[in-house]
Amino acid sequence: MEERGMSREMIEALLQEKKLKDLSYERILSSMCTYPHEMAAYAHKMFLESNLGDSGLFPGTKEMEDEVIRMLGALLGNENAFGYLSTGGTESNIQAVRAIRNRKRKEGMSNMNMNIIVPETAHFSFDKIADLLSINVQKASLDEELRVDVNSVESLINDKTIGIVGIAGTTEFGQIDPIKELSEIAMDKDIFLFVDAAFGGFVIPFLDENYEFDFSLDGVSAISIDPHKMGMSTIPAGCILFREEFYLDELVVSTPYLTTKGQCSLTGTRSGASAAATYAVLKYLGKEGLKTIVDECMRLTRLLVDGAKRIGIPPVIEPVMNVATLSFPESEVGRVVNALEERRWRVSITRTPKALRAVIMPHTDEETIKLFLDDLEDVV
Ligand code: 0PR
Repeated sequence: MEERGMSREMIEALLQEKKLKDLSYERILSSMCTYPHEMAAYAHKMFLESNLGDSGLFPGTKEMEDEVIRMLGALLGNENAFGYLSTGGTESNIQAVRAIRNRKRKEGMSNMNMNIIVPETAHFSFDKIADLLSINVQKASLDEELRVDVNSVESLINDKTIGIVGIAGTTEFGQIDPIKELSEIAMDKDIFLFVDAAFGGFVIPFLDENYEFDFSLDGVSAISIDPHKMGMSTIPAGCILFREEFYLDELVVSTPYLTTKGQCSLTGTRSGASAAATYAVLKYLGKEGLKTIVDECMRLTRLLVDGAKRIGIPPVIEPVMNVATLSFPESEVGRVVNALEERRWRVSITRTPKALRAVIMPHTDEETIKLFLDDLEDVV
């Protein structure tokens, strides 16, 4: 840091310079984030200083968090769910697993060989969980449509399995695991079932096809859903919801000198701004507004996939959500993605099978899809 501060004008110029280096979302098809809704940005700015880590000082913000928990619980089949607004999918995943681990420990289970079972498609945050919580993360194989194979899940269960995970909207393929079957296994074997709907939570309820994936299935114990992905809120905004309050109790540490007695979040200081943003945008859009957004993302996803088919590139799976994955010979996909990058497109490459992945977020419009298809045709 310099001894003396700079003028406001100089800082503004510096910021402009940095801003120009960042990409704008228009040609980004590799991200699950997007521009926050204008209503979210307005609320965020209004509550910049608010800290939910000491919520007694900000009871108005706390009311908004409680209301968001009710709204998201209701969206996911249980308006009486218990939870809090996290920093995103990673924190929610950690906390879901931490809650069941702590409960099992309390019941007398030792950490030795303790395990959870996740699909091979699970987000890389589960690798952090294995490290942080010292539990084994077993990976179940997939069926042909890249959903978790329930037989594989069942065969991995042993007496040290504390939880199983299903993904409602996989990061790479936008696929939805058979949560109903997982729920039956969970009930049958009395095992905690966590549904990672970080991406899908704001999409699946608004699809034309009906998928059972939420608390309306009795075996589902916890769900994560991220307002900073398809919820149009500001970063950081995630949400973890539990069916039963005792799971939250497993996460509590006491905070004797704060305005609250205890805290169950992973972080201490916690953004009230993004809680306000989430509250504002959900109130503003309502289910109708969210559905309009999902409808358009799905229409454009199909447009992309149909256009790719016409130029001879098949999808890995027919799109279930707003993620398109295009199949290339393994030796080709890297070259195609690089050539697209030279034309200022950002797409990503999936792990297995290797494919070009495009996430069609609300910042994408029809014109962009057409330009992308033109470039794709050129490149191949
Ligand atoms: N669960 C699922 C199903 C996810 O897709 C993700 C993130 C997470 C959990 C973790 O969420 P947080 O990143 O909020 O902790 N999925 C995206 C991914 O890893 C996140 C992302 C977003 C990556 C924007 C890049 C980007 O530009 O691909």
